[in-house]
Amino acid sequence: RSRLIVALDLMDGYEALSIAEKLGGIADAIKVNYPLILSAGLDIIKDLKKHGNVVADFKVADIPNTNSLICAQAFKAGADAIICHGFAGSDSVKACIDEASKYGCEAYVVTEMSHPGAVEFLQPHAFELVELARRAGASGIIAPATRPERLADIRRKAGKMKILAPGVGAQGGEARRAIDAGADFIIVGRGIYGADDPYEAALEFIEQLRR
Ligand code: BMP
Repeated sequence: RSRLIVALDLMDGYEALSIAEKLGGIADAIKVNYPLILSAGLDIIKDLKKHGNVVADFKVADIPNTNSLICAQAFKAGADAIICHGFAGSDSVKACIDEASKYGCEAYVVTEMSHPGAVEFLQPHAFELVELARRAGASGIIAPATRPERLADIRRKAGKMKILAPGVGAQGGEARRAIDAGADFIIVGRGIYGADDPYEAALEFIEQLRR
Protein backbone atom coordinates (compact mmCIF):
# COMPACT_ATOMS: atom_id res chain seq x y z
CA ARG A 1 0.00 0.00 0.00
CA SER A 2 1.42 3.34 -1.07
CA ARG A 3 -1.17 5.65 0.59
CA LEU A 4 -1.14 7.69 -2.62
CA ILE A 5 -4.14 8.50 -4.80
CA VAL A 6 -3.37 10.27 -8.06
CA ALA A 7 -5.90 12.80 -9.38
CA LEU A 8 -5.79 12.79 -13.18
CA ASP A 9 -7.46 16.14 -13.88
CA LEU A 10 -6.42 16.21 -17.49
CA MET A 11 -8.57 17.22 -20.40
CA ASP A 12 -7.24 14.61 -22.76
CA GLY A 13 -8.05 10.95 -22.32
CA TYR A 14 -4.92 9.74 -24.11
CA GLU A 15 -2.71 11.85 -21.89
CA ALA A 16 -4.48 10.57 -18.79
CA LEU A 17 -4.06 6.97 -19.93
CA SER A 18 -0.44 7.49 -20.80
CA ILE A 19 0.29 8.88 -17.31
CA ALA A 20 -1.67 6.05 -15.67
CA GLU A 21 0.41 3.59 -17.67
CA LYS A 22 3.65 5.30 -16.69
CA LEU A 23 2.65 5.14 -13.03
CA GLY A 24 2.44 1.39 -13.49
CA GLY A 25 0.24 0.76 -10.47
CA ILE A 26 2.53 2.38 -7.85
CA ALA A 27 -0.41 4.46 -6.58
CA ASP A 28 -3.27 2.89 -4.65
CA ALA A 29 -5.91 4.47 -6.86
CA ILE A 30 -6.63 6.94 -9.61
CA LYS A 31 -9.15 9.70 -9.01
CA VAL A 32 -11.18 11.07 -11.92
CA ASN A 33 -13.07 14.33 -11.81
CA TYR A 34 -15.21 16.35 -14.23
CA PRO A 35 -12.36 17.85 -16.29
CA LEU A 36 -11.43 14.36 -17.53
CA ILE A 37 -14.91 12.83 -17.66
CA LEU A 38 -16.45 15.79 -19.50
CA SER A 39 -13.67 15.77 -22.09
CA ALA A 40 -12.91 12.07 -22.50
CA GLY A 41 -16.27 10.55 -21.57
CA LEU A 42 -17.28 8.11 -18.87
CA ASP A 43 -15.73 5.16 -20.73
CA ILE A 44 -12.29 6.42 -19.72
CA ILE A 45 -12.96 4.76 -16.35
CA LYS A 46 -12.85 1.29 -17.91
CA ASP A 47 -9.49 2.04 -19.57
CA LEU A 48 -8.04 3.51 -16.38
CA LYS A 49 -9.16 0.48 -14.40
CA LYS A 50 -6.42 -1.55 -16.09
CA HIS A 51 -3.99 0.50 -14.02
CA GLY A 52 -5.71 0.39 -10.63
CA ASN A 53 -8.84 1.23 -8.69
CA VAL A 54 -10.76 4.28 -9.84
CA VAL A 55 -12.40 6.82 -7.55
CA ALA A 56 -15.15 8.84 -9.25
CA ASP A 57 -14.91 12.29 -7.69
CA PHE A 58 -18.30 13.53 -8.87
CA LYS A 59 -19.03 15.45 -5.64
CA VAL A 60 -22.58 14.21 -5.88
CA ALA A 61 -24.88 16.71 -4.13
CA ASP A 62 -28.47 16.29 -5.29
CA ILE A 63 -31.75 14.87 -4.01
CA PRO A 64 -31.50 11.20 -3.02
CA ASN A 65 -33.11 9.82 -6.19
CA THR A 66 -30.83 11.80 -8.50
CA ASN A 67 -27.82 10.86 -6.37
CA SER A 68 -28.69 7.16 -6.79
CA LEU A 69 -28.98 7.57 -10.55
CA ILE A 70 -25.64 9.40 -10.80
CA CYS A 71 -23.85 6.83 -8.64
CA ALA A 72 -25.34 3.95 -10.65
CA GLN A 73 -23.83 5.44 -13.81
CA ALA A 74 -20.42 5.75 -12.16
CA PHE A 75 -20.45 2.19 -10.83
CA LYS A 76 -21.76 0.72 -14.08
CA ALA A 77 -18.90 2.48 -15.83
CA GLY A 78 -16.50 0.69 -13.51
CA ALA A 79 -15.80 3.13 -10.69
CA ASP A 80 -14.74 1.47 -7.43
CA ALA A 81 -15.72 4.41 -5.25
CA ILE A 82 -17.72 7.61 -5.43
CA ILE A 83 -17.22 10.93 -3.67
CA CYS A 84 -20.33 12.82 -2.60
CA HIS A 85 -20.99 16.02 -0.71
CA GLY A 86 -22.43 15.84 2.76
CA PHE A 87 -24.16 19.23 2.84
CA ALA A 88 -27.14 17.98 0.81
CA GLY A 89 -28.12 15.99 3.89
CA SER A 90 -28.08 12.49 5.35
CA ASP A 91 -30.72 11.10 2.97
CA SER A 92 -28.73 12.22 -0.06
CA VAL A 93 -25.54 10.73 1.38
CA LYS A 94 -27.34 7.52 2.28
CA ALA A 95 -28.56 7.20 -1.33
CA CYS A 96 -24.93 7.21 -2.53
CA ILE A 97 -23.86 4.70 0.10
CA ASP A 98 -26.78 2.37 -0.70
CA GLU A 99 -26.00 2.52 -4.41
CA ALA A 100 -22.32 1.85 -3.69
CA SER A 101 -23.11 -1.22 -1.64
CA LYS A 102 -25.31 -2.64 -4.45
CA TYR A 103 -22.14 -2.73 -6.56
CA GLY A 104 -19.80 -3.76 -3.76
CA CYS A 105 -18.23 -0.30 -3.98
CA GLU A 106 -17.41 2.50 -1.56
CA ALA A 107 -18.70 6.02 -0.91
CA TYR A 108 -16.67 8.90 0.54
CA VAL A 109 -18.12 12.13 1.90
CA VAL A 110 -16.55 15.59 1.58
CA THR A 111 -16.26 17.35 4.95
CA GLU A 112 -13.97 20.41 4.97
CA MET A 113 -12.43 21.12 1.56
CA SER A 114 -8.80 22.06 1.05
CA HIS A 115 -9.14 25.46 -0.63
CA PRO A 116 -9.22 28.79 1.27
CA GLY A 117 -12.94 29.37 0.66
CA ALA A 118 -13.79 26.20 2.56
CA VAL A 119 -13.47 28.14 5.82
CA GLU A 120 -16.57 30.19 4.90
CA PHE A 121 -19.30 27.56 4.93
CA LEU A 122 -17.84 24.05 5.17
CA GLN A 123 -15.43 24.52 8.08
CA PRO A 124 -18.09 25.66 10.58
CA HIS A 125 -20.01 22.45 9.81
CA ALA A 126 -17.12 20.07 9.24
CA PHE A 127 -17.56 18.03 12.42
CA GLU A 128 -21.28 17.68 11.76
CA LEU A 129 -20.47 16.45 8.27
CA VAL A 130 -18.03 13.91 9.72
CA GLU A 131 -20.73 12.69 12.10
CA LEU A 132 -23.26 12.54 9.26
CA ALA A 133 -20.85 10.44 7.17
CA ARG A 134 -20.14 8.13 10.09
CA ARG A 135 -23.81 7.57 10.91
CA ALA A 136 -24.69 6.99 7.27
CA GLY A 137 -22.01 4.28 7.07
CA ALA A 138 -19.59 5.95 4.66
CA SER A 139 -16.28 4.20 3.99
CA GLY A 140 -14.49 7.43 4.57
CA ILE A 141 -14.30 11.17 4.25
CA ILE A 142 -12.34 13.89 2.46
CA ALA A 143 -10.45 16.32 4.71
CA PRO A 144 -7.83 19.00 3.98
CA ALA A 145 -4.10 18.30 3.77
CA THR A 146 -3.74 22.07 3.59
CA ARG A 147 -4.80 22.40 7.26
CA PRO A 148 -3.08 19.61 9.21
CA GLU A 149 -4.42 20.89 12.55
CA ARG A 150 -7.99 20.67 11.24
CA LEU A 151 -7.20 17.28 9.74
CA ALA A 152 -6.07 16.10 13.19
CA ASP A 153 -9.31 17.36 14.79
CA ILE A 154 -11.36 15.66 12.08
CA ARG A 155 -9.35 12.44 12.57
CA ARG A 156 -10.40 12.38 16.23
CA LYS A 157 -14.07 12.53 15.22
CA ALA A 158 -13.84 10.16 12.25
CA GLY A 159 -13.65 6.87 14.13
CA LYS A 160 -12.80 3.99 11.83
CA MET A 161 -13.57 5.90 8.63
CA LYS A 162 -10.72 6.33 6.19
CA ILE A 163 -9.53 9.84 5.50
CA LEU A 164 -8.47 10.88 2.01
CA ALA A 165 -6.59 14.18 2.08
CA PRO A 166 -6.29 16.36 -1.02
CA GLY A 167 -4.29 19.57 -1.24
CA VAL A 168 -0.78 18.09 -1.19
CA GLY A 169 1.66 19.74 -3.58
CA ALA A 170 0.07 22.44 -5.76
CA GLN A 171 -2.21 23.68 -2.96
CA GLY A 172 0.65 23.82 -0.46
CA GLY A 173 -0.07 20.79 1.73
CA GLU A 174 2.72 18.41 2.73
CA ALA A 175 2.38 14.67 2.35
CA ARG A 176 4.11 13.70 5.58
CA ARG A 177 2.24 16.24 7.71
CA ALA A 178 -1.10 15.04 6.34
CA ILE A 179 -0.30 11.44 7.25
CA ASP A 180 0.99 12.46 10.68
CA ALA A 181 -2.25 14.37 11.23
CA GLY A 182 -4.21 11.19 10.57
CA ALA A 183 -4.87 10.91 6.85
CA ASP A 184 -4.91 7.35 5.48
CA PHE A 185 -4.30 8.46 1.90
CA ILE A 186 -3.15 11.64 0.23
CA ILE A 187 -4.56 12.82 -3.08
CA VAL A 188 -2.12 14.49 -5.47
CA GLY A 189 -3.04 15.93 -8.83
CA ARG A 190 -0.84 18.62 -10.42
CA GLY A 191 2.15 17.64 -8.29
CA ILE A 192 2.23 14.40 -10.26
CA TYR A 193 0.50 14.83 -13.63
CA GLY A 194 2.08 18.27 -14.02
CA ALA A 195 5.61 17.03 -13.29
CA ASP A 196 8.18 16.46 -16.04
CA ASP A 197 8.38 12.86 -14.89
CA PRO A 198 5.10 11.82 -13.23
CA TYR A 199 6.54 8.44 -12.20
CA GLU A 200 9.51 10.03 -10.40
CA ALA A 201 7.22 12.61 -8.79
CA ALA A 202 4.88 9.87 -7.54
CA LEU A 203 7.85 7.93 -6.17
CA GLU A 204 9.00 11.01 -4.27
CA PHE A 205 5.59 11.43 -2.65
CA ILE A 206 5.53 7.73 -1.74
CA GLU A 207 9.01 8.10 -0.25
CA GLN A 208 7.77 10.98 1.93
CA LEU A 209 4.84 8.88 3.06
CA ARG A 210 7.12 6.05 4.15
CA ARG A 211 9.50 8.23 6.12
P1 BMP B 1 -4.25 19.16 -7.08
O1 BMP B 1 -3.27 18.24 -6.34
O2 BMP B 1 -3.86 19.40 -8.49
O3 BMP B 1 -4.54 20.41 -6.32
O4 BMP B 1 -5.63 18.33 -7.21
C1 BMP B 1 -6.40 18.00 -6.11
C2 BMP B 1 -7.60 17.17 -6.53
O5 BMP B 1 -8.41 16.91 -5.38
C3 BMP B 1 -8.51 17.86 -7.54
O6 BMP B 1 -9.12 16.85 -8.32
C4 BMP B 1 -9.56 18.52 -6.66
O7 BMP B 1 -10.78 18.68 -7.35
C5 BMP B 1 -9.70 17.50 -5.54
N1 BMP B 1 -10.12 18.06 -4.23
C6 BMP B 1 -9.41 19.06 -3.61
O8 BMP B 1 -8.38 19.53 -4.11
N2 BMP B 1 -9.84 19.52 -2.39
C7 BMP B 1 -10.95 19.05 -1.77
O9 BMP B 1 -11.26 19.50 -0.68
C8 BMP B 1 -11.67 18.03 -2.40
C9 BMP B 1 -11.24 17.54 -3.61
O10 BMP B 1 -11.90 16.56 -4.19
